[in-house]
Amino acid sequence: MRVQHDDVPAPLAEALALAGQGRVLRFWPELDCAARSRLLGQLAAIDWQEFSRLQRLARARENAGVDAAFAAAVTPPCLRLGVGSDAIPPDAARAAGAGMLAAGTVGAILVAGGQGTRLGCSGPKGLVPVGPVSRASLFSVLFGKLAAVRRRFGRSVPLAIMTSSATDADTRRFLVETAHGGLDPDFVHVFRQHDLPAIDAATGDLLLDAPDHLAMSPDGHGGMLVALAESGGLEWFGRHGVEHVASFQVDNPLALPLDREFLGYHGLSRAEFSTQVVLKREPGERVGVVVEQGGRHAVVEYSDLSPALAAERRPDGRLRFHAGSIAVHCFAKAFLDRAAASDDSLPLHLAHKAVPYLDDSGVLVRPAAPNAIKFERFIFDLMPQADRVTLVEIEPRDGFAPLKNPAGSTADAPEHVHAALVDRARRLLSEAGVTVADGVDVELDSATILDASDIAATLPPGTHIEAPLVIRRP
Ligand code: UD2
Repeated sequence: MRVQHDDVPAPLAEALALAGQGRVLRFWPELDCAARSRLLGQLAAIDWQEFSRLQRLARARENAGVDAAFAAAVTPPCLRLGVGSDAIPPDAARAAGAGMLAAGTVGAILVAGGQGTRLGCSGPKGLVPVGPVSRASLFSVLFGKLAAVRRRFGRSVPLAIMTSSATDADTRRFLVETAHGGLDPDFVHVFRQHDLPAIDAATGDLLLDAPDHLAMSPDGHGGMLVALAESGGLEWFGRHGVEHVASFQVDNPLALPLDREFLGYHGLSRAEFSTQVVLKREPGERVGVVVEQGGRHAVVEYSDLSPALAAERRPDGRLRFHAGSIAVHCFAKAFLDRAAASDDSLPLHLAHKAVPYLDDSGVLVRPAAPNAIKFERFIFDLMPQADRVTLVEIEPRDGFAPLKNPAGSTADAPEHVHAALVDRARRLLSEAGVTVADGVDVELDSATILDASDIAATLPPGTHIEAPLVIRRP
């Protein structure tokens, strides 16, 4: 179909015609100048070669045959936090990790492209309040952890924050309003991931969700690789002397990306990719699993594993695939450089979703069932390319309490996160000889309390807490 509109640049008109997507301009005559330029901007950003790849994938209609690919896979050995191995005892790991932090060779990436829609918050998920007493936001709690590391080890950890089209403006505003969450602005780099078009599952066509707007969605947290590189983030890390990059997700306020023991195992094992895992006990737990096959490691996402394979158990009763990935990783910076330089490091995963779209008469249809295919890249798909992979098992109560679902849900709801944060605070307080009355909420200020030693320096042993309190080291 030829595309004939005087004010559509000829190369774009040609690309649309070649791709058979001229229909996205069907409301063109009704659009004013601003609306036209909005749509043109979106269309100009589309890589048409990639679009035809998306269409081919959508036609195939499924992710690569995971069960067949991992028929011979096993769960690889894991180190355990606090236990380590003969070769790397925990003390040695802690000392090495502390050395890395004190030398300023560790950077971090916070994956924060997601919205809090399911939690009833229209902005970035990072703005959702989680502090059990303070109501501090996820951002505040997580940024605080970096501030606490600077306080203890004397060096700032450069933090790259990945936003998406949906979260970028609000995240930047939050940073301005909170003086960068207490971090040194020279050590904060904000970069935005790309969007990919959603495709009509039946026809493979682009979808409009407004007369001047294509239905697009963020390209998954794997989008961090390209977006970080394009934004100059890898050089920025390099200028700060970063040799190891920890990455973590905005939805987990207990995350331990800068735990010195974890970093020590990563550094001493000279791993290119280290990752924290929790013991997956039930097939239905929504965590990917780390597997090993033919000497290579990989993460298989929970939605890609068939129910039969997910439920398989070993003779000892454990699930065959029980190394649950919690998306807290550490990469060698050189490994990220190498991956970013390669054209096609990360495959696309498909998700069938209900995406609102304009029908031919311009009415917005909100389908009840999936009508479209969205595409995402996952950062953990880099794992098979890593020459050395280190897995570190942690206890969920120490480092995994993700906020995914609204109040009242059976798992990963605000009340579970609240209980997990209070429970950790009570345990550390008890280690420091402080007791708390039953049923009283306590919170550790993440920016000043790294561990029980900070509590001991704040509250004398024997202190009894009887009312809700945020413990903050002066
Ligand atoms: C993720 C992991 C899962 C497990 C679980 C633990 C993936 C695909 N799955 O499940 O294996 O580790 O977390 O909590 O990673 N995000 C972006 N941009 C995007 C998409 C997501 O920044 O385009 C962020 C989002 O803000 C969130 C995180 O990535 O912090 C994971 O989001 P998800 O909904 O894709 O994955 P989830 O929670 O089902």
